[in-house]
Amino acid sequence: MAIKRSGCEGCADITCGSTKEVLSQDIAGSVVTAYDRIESRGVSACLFGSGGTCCRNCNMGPCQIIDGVDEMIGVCGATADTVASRNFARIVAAGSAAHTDHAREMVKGFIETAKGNGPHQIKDVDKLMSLAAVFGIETEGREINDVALELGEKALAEFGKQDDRPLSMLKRAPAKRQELWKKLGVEPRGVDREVVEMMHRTHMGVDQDYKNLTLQASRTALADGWGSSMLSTELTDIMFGTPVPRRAIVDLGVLKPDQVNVTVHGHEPLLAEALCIAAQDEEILALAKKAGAKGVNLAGVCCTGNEILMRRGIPVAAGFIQQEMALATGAIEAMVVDVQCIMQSVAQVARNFHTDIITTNYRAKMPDAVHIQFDEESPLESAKAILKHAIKNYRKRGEFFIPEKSKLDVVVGFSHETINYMLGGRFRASYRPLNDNIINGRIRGVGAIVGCDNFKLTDEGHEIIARELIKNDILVLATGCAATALGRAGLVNPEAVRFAGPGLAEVCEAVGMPPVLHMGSCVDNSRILIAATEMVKEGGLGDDISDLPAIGTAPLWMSEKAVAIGQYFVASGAQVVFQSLPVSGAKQFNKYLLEGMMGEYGAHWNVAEDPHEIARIMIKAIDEKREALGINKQRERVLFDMAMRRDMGKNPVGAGCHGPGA
Ligand code: NFS
Repeated sequence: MAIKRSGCEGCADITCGSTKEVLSQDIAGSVVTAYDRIESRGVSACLFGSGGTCCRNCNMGPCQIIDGVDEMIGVCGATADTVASRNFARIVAAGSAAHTDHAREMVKGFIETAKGNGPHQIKDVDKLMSLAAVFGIETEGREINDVALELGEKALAEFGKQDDRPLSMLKRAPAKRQELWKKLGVEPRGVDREVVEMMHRTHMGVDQDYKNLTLQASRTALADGWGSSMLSTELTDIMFGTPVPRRAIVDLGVLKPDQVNVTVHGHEPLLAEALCIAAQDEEILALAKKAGAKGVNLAGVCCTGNEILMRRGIPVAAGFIQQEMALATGAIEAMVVDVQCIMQSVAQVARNFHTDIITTNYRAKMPDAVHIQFDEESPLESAKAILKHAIKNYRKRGEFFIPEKSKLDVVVGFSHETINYMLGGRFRASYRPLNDNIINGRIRGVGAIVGCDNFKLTDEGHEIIARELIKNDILVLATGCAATALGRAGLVNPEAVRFAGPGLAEVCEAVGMPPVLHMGSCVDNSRILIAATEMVKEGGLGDDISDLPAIGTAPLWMSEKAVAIGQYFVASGAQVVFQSLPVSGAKQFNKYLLEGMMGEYGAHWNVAEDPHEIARIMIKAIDEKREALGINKQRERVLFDMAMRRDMGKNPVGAGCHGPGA
């Protein structure tokens, strides 16, 4: 049973404005959400689980380890450091596997496109040629699709490569970083191989040295960041177009009362792109009209949402924590899902309404859902079959409630290429102006806010950190559900420049860009790696990523993918701050992640729970890098004071985003 809610005002513990409004309606009365489940669970988390010292990798246990207590080591003798580092490494392997499996599907779709099958074409020929060069592909005098096919086949081979040569994409990193990886022995080989080796080394009785385990965790994560995630982003751009700035809406209010509402939830853009084309198909539109609807309205959820938002300006209805609330509107005919971040509870929420959850991928089926397999070889036919099913539901729609659409839009589409053009101009595109503005101090540094949102923590976390960073002249790059949350908070548009410090505001106003740049989905964190590399190559800010005044955070991380991202950022030389890590039960390993990695990679993990503290750590780290580069001039940190808090309160969208624990 749902926990009783006392209307919108009384729902201070339940996420943002429009979702609170939805949940306070009578039609949502029997909807049970994750917030309800967290509240009704009423017990604090298991200390062994949250400290990373529960081992269930063999059947002599499970063993719950207490660091420093002799009789509380594993039956096999495994110590807290061994167990926590194995568990951490398995999280990295799982996150990397998710990105990798996604990327492989994108490469296969790319190969079909190169062969001329399906509705897509090669859209970004410049990017095709630059990636072909990375793979040593001859391009002179060849047909575009011929080059694309060779690129697709070579990219696919990177996953299952069996020799010991490093991944081709590593060549894109700064030269100094490549040398360091070689010296440390963490250059990734075949992407799949690194995940398999990680699982092997964490099996009972194999690798028992936490530092050695973490080396393989780095290699696995680097295979994700510079290998699979980067391949996915680049090939998706080549096929569907590299994002350019466009205005759109991020809000539940984008559902339409008189159209068939279909939300696309998950991660692989092949399905979403096909749905976008199918939704405009004459046969589909005629069927929708016959059912009494004016058309088919597509809206995104989670990272699939970010993909079509970036490339097509299709609105995002909901981020991760709002997926149940989107269904609670009663206005959605079908929620189409593929893989990752889809909560099993969506099928239970949908049972309250006429909505169908449509699974589309053989790898991710759900009880109580309808399955329509997405066929990569005939994507348009699959997409039409899905939409036809959704249209059939339109007449069954009962009472529904759609909150008023947000007046605040977002400006998205900041690929690395866009930043290049915006700052340098189309004919002299370069990162020179960014570097110069960092050197002259107008921009203090760069802060990435990435990753998930999380029911356990306040949804305001992203907003608080972003506001404090931009106020202190730090340019923010955002991806994933963090970017969606910042969009809801009204910070992802040029008008938000009024919240920025004077230096950052001056630069943003000059080029017309927001102080928070939406760079896409979670796999698009690879765009941040490329942007950082370009900054290094441009000169004046050191000769490695670890020299840059830049740092990242995933303050509300929830998914294993976020930890894989954190590890590849650190192994690439960029510091990260997470709200927590499941390693605190192992003293030496914890210290190694939070301090020791610095000596090897020039970067380490940081942990801080409070968003203000996270912002403080980020600003301090940026100032230390500026100091080391000799470009720092002492200045006060602008604190997040009452005036700024009141400002948040006045914001019509960002107001009142409180999760439990706020
Ligand atoms: Ni990233 Fe995307 Fe969102 Fe987190 Fe899930 S949707 S890939 S994992 S929750 S940002």
